[in-house]
Amino acid sequence: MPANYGPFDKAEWLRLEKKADELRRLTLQTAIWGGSGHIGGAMSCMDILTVLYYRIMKLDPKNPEYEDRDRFVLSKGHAAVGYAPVLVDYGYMPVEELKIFNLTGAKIGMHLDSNKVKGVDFSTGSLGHGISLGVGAALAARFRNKDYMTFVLCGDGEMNEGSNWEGIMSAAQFKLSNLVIMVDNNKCMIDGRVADEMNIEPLDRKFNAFNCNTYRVDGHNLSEINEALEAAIEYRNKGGDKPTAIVFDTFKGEGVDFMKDNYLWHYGSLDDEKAAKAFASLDAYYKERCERAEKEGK
Ligand SMILES: Cc1ncc(C[n+]2csc(CCOP(=O)(O)OP(=O)(O)O)c2C)c(N)n1
Repeated sequence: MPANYGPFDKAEWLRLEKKADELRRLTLQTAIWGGSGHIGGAMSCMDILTVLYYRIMKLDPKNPEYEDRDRFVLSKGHAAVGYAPVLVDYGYMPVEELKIFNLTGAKIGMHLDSNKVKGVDFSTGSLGHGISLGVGAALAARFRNKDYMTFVLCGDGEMNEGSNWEGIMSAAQFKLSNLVIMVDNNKCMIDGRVADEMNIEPLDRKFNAFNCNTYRVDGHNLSEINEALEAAIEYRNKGGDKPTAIVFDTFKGEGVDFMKDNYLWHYGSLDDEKAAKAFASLDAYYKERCERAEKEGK
């Protein structure tokens, strides 16, 4: 499917809200089918994935390998419980594959394997490698005279790893404006808050100092997410010579009141009672989100 660059009007905003809501629900359902998953960090990046996949990226689920497609690296590979539903909904695989998420014999595991899962460009799971993989994909585009963009999504806790900063330095050194490094800045990691474990702020100023074209926006506002991603592509199209970095301010577990901003929901499972509460919370959340789109959309 080609990228859809129609205007981001109220109807488009509401279309994407509906999609994000469906995907949040499918994420919880996938964790239920599989027994568990990294729910908190999947919910925090769902709005980013929605805008990327359903508006920005050039992809074709009928031809997953087509050479001119945009590339995506889920560097925070543990968020597969949210990413696999996107790939299924997008048409790469039937929903039956999700129903056996991470069970013996399943193609879709807790971290996605590009040899098994259609639509996945790079296997990830070991943190700290996605930016360097993205640098390789962006350099390959340049050498092959290809127009595609490469998008990498990292976690903020993941940015503790020095290898990321080596990757950012090389992206700037090679002037890779066809690379967009995104951070899901949910302020929580596996067993604590990032600021308490290893503070990485001020993240936007660090990216600037590393010579990136940097934006920082609300990662739960679809309009702002879209603006930043479109700005990154426009920057490349107009001859910008730096990689783009986007810091998305988000909350772990966004959408489910009892998970929100709580690192204890980094990984978890839902019994019937918790599942009912979680889905009810998503009902209220979706209503609020649509109200905002109605009010602020043009
Ligand atoms: C190299 C490596 N070390 C440790 C882990 C275990 N691990 C999985 S998720 C995680 C926390 C990551 O935090 P963050 O990047 O903020 O993820 P998010 O909150 O977005 O889920 C850790 C340490 C790993 N996957 N890879």
